Parts: sequence; structure tokens; C-alpha cells
Amino acid sequence: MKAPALPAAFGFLASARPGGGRVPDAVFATRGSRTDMDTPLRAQSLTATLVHAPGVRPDAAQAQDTDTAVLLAGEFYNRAALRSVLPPGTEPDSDAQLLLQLLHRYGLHAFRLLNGRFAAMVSLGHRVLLATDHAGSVPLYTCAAPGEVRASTEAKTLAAHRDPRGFPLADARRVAGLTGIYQVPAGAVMDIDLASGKATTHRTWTPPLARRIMPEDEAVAAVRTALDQAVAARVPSGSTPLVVLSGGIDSSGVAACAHRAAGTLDTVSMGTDTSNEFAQARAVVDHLRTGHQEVMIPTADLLAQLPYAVWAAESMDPDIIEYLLPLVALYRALDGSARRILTGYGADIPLAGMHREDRLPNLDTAVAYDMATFDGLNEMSPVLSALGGHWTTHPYWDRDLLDLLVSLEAGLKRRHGQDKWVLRAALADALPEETTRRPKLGVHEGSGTTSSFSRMLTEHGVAEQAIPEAKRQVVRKLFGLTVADGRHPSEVSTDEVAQSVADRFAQGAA
Ligand code: IOT
Ligand code: MG
Repeated sequence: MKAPALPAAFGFLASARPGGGRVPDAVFATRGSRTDMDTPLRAQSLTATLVHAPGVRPDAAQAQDTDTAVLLAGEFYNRAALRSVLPPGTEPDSDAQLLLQLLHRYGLHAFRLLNGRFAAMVSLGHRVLLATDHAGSVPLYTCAAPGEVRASTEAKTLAAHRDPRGFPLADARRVAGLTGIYQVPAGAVMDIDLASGKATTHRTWTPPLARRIMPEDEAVAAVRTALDQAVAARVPSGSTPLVVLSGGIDSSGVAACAHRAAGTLDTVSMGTDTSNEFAQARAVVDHLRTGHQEVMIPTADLLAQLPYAVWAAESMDPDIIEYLLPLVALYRALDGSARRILTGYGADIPLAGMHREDRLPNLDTAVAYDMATFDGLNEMSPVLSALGGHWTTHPYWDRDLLDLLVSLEAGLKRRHGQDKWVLRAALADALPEETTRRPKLGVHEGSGTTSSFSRMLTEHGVAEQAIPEAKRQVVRKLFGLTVADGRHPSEVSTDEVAQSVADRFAQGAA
């Protein structure tokens, strides 16, 4: 089985019911073609609308036999290992087929084997399984009642047809502002009995809690090997990958490994009229000789896209939305056909890269906290790039690389006066010295997003000390309008929402 250029499906809205039926019409933020599918089994039917890249065969996102149907959005990265445990002669020709065969062999424990970026729904006898990858990187939502389980990779498609009887589901995450809708936890499989709507949740992954002591050279070699593998698994042969490149160590490391794996590479950097880091990215572009593009987005356009960022991320966390907004603007600005995009996103979490902090207890506190709280933020959702029709993947959150990075003792992360030392050392032979040495701003700072969002609120009359709370309210309001109420983001004005929040502050009502 050759690794496909793009996954067979980016997302879905699906319904499992005895006797079958149709899924309601859906507005996805994901841009792409849609295909309806109906899989009748003995005890239930699985019907779905899949959303996928134009020209991609979506039937590869589905697999079935008499009693089981599998629906898969996304892809696996440890295919060779997975195939090696199947009986000789079984030649699954898609990730959905592979999952079907693993389910026969291991039952729902199959999900413990997967290193991937996916959301899956499985109809199995009288049960429905809903599963996420270890990081929950493809969000999966559900609304279940006795006799029907609906699930979707975008909460808004469930909210549009909300059944107020949406059953409380054990261990699932309530979605604030969307009663009756639950999010499947990261690294979990929910096993739902279709007749009763009762669910049992099994964790298939948890962040490592223990820390490993390793000699410098061993740790450096292990990180390099794991990063090389994580990137290579995300680069199908015969296509040119695209890396969103800031010029910092995280994305430059991905670019170096991707260039090595594919033999060719495109890169793109974004900046605004307020701020850019084009020169830093250029150093890497010149070193690797990539096909490079610079995208300049006027700050006013950037802020105007806040409703799109919230609509895509379905997240109410204002800090996360600030990180994601410049990336959303970049993905939307990439025209042309669907691309496979690799990012350096997420490296700062296991390495505590955003905590420029010498004290190791504080550094490890940050790692433990961030690893315990990422679930539900949706910062790695593929919908962010799928707004522009593209597929993203994040090598630093590859299951094996992440396990390694989290577990390294903090002294390997902060060492010799440098942040993310072990990663910098692992890439020393692959990048210019200035790139491996220089600390860099986060995307929200480098693009001027944080400061221009603050400035916009100040201009609307919000006092300095009220800005964090005002940002929270703006994001919450945008979530209400676009996700809960189903307004298209093109009809929602950041400026008007900001003004209404500022007015409430002025009246002392906030
Ligand atoms: P940052 O690390 O700056 O950016 C994330 C990725 O976005 C980069 O690795 C790169 O691939 C891309 N990128 C950033 N800036 C540009 C640019 N100007 N042009 C093109 N691509 C760019 C925030 C942050 O600082 O991002 N993300 C952190 C931490 C998230 C915190 N979340 C949490 N605690 N749950 C991260 O780890 O990525
Ligand atoms: Mg980073």
C-alpha cells in the first residue's frame, strides 16, 4: 500500500441507527468535495457525509464486512508496524481497511496500536465506537440518544440539528455553549451501546509522567532519529511537501528533515505589515534551497479573520486563538490545489519552549501542566488548514516523538543557557548555526497578532487592564455566533463584536 498524497477524508458527519436513514445537511468549515455513504449492516446502518479533497477517492475512508463498518478521517503513520501484526496475505489497501483488520484481531484495543492523526467511527454489532488519536488532533464530537449515535469532526454540524435529548456520556468532555454535544477525549475510544446510549470510555494513551535520564549524546541522537522518522512518515514518496516556516528551530527542523526525506521541499512564511520574521526564514531557505514564498497579510485583514479562526478551531481559548489566527490567515491565502503541509506546531509544549525559564522545577511544571490541559483546545485541528482546502500534519506530536520529548528530564530541555537545547543539538548538522542558536518569538508575537488584537480593543475604548478579559469575551461571542448559532464567518464582523464587548465594559456590565 503506497502512502497516499492526502488522506481519503478530512472529516465527516455520520449517524449510526438501526434501520438507517439520512444524515442532516451540514455546513462544514472544511473546504472540499462531499460524498454521501450508506453502509447497512445486520444490526444497524452507518450513514455519513464525508468531506475530502477534490479528486481523492473517499471510498478509501470506509471499510466494511458483514457486521462491522469503519469510517476514518485522517491517516496513520506506523503502517508498516501495523501491517506486520496481521496474518500473512492480508493486504489492506487503505488505512480504513487496516483498521478493520486490526479490529478483528484486537477488538477496540486496536486503537492502542495506532500512531496517527485521525478520528474514527465504527459500527460493530449493536455498538458504536468513537475514537481519537493520542493527541485528539482530529477533534471528534458526538450527540447520542438511545437508538441513534451521531458523530462529527466539526461540532457546528451537530449543533445545527441539536437533539436536546443528547444523552450525557460518561467521561466525555462537555462542550461549553453546546448542550447535549460531547467531545471524545484525546487518546480515547468510547464504546457506546446503541440501544441504551450508555458509554464506556477507554483511554488508549496518556502523556508520560515519568522522566528519563540520558547522556547528552544519546538523548540528542534519539531525538534526531525520532524526528527524522516522524517527518518521513508524513512525507509520501513522489510529492513535494510544504512546510510553514517561521525560521525558528521547530519549523526549520521539520524543513530540514522533510527536505532529506522527499529530496525536494516548498516552504512558505507569513508576515504582516506590522511585523515579520522573513529574514530568519530566508536563512533556512537559502541553506536548504527550498521553493519559497512570502505571504504578507495586512493587520486589518488578519483581525478580520478572527471569526474564521474560531469557526475552524471551535475553541474558546483566547490565547490559542491568537496562536492560530496568523496560521489560519496563511492557510487561507495559499491558493491552488490541496497541499500536504507540515508544521513545527506543538514542539514548545513537551520542551517548554515558551517558558524561557532557567529553573528546572518551573520548566517541568509547565510541561506537566500543558500536557495535562491540551485536550479540547483543538490547536492541531486539521480544520484550520482545511478552510483553505489543505491538510496539515504536526511531526512533533507524532506519538513516538512526543513520548520521547515529554519524558526527557528537564535538564536536557534547558541546558548550556539555551531553551529546547536537545532539539537544537539534534539539528546542529542540518541547519545554519544562526538558526540552531537563536531564540525566537512565538507566531502570535512574530506576526504582531497579540499586540494588534490588544490595540484594536484599546481603540474601541477598552482599558489596558481589561484587555485579557475583553479578548476572552470577543472569542466567546465569536464562538456563539459561528459555532453555536451557525452564522457563516463571512457574515460576522470582528469590529462589531469587539465594539459590543467594549460597550459592555463601558457600561460596567462585564
Ligand atoms: P510557534 O511555535 O511560533 O508557531 C507554530 C508553528 O507555526 C511553527 O513551528 C511554524 O511551523 C508555523 N509558523 C509560525 N510562524 C510562522 C510564520 N511567520 N510563517 C509561517 N509559518 C509560521 C504557539 C507558538 O508560539 O507558535 N504554539 C506553541 C505552544 C502552544 C501552546 N499550547 C498549549 N499550551 N496547549 C507550540 O508548541 O507550537
Ligand atoms: Mg514553535
